[in-house]
Amino acid sequence: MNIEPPFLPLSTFIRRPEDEMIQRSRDFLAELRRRRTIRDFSDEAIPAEVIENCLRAAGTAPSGANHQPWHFVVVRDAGLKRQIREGAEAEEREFYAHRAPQEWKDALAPLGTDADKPFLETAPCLIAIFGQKKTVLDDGNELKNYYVPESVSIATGFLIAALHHAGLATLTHTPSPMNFLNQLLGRPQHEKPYILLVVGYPAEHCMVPNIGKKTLDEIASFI
Ligand code: IYR
Repeated sequence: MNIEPPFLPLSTFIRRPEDEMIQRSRDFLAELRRRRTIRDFSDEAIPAEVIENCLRAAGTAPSGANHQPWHFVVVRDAGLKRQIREGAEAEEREFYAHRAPQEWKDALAPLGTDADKPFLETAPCLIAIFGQKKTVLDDGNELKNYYVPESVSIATGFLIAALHHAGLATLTHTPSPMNFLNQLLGRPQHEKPYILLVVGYPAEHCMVPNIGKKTLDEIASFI
């Protein structure tokens, strides 16, 4: 039996005049252009409601079949942050010493990264982002999820933009492999950790690499 979903009139869309659209697109671009990934965090605490609202914003992302196949674990506990740092640095030491081919290390050179990840303890908040291969319902039934990497990536983009807009800085950290996060954070095996998002304020004399973004011509074609 094919059960039709109920539909509602679209009530949230705002049709704007063109000049207003252009201005808004410019303002949004300028705002996003101020975003930088940072690796030198202050230990200053951040408001809990900002994180909650930004996670709510992430949760508005489109997803395969609207299954919303993501889970965000917010870590603020110092002991747990230390354990995460230890787990990440163990993987990163292997990565930089053995696993990473020279070509990859050359590509990372402009970023100045290495196996030491003090920010995992310094920053007030880590958000571990998991993708769910399946959704386990309250009655124990399981739902297969679709386009999980795409869905999680879109939600993560919303989250990074929301945090930046609110006035916080982030680092998309990807210790590889990241399975140690399942064990430390008590997440089931059908959840895959995608990104460990480090969130906080920049340290006082925070430096960032002198790198830029591609131009419109380089990233888009209009045919
Ligand atoms: N995960 C490692 C290496 C690393 C890889 C990429 I691709 C980056 O853009 C940055 C770092 C690390 O965090 O150092």
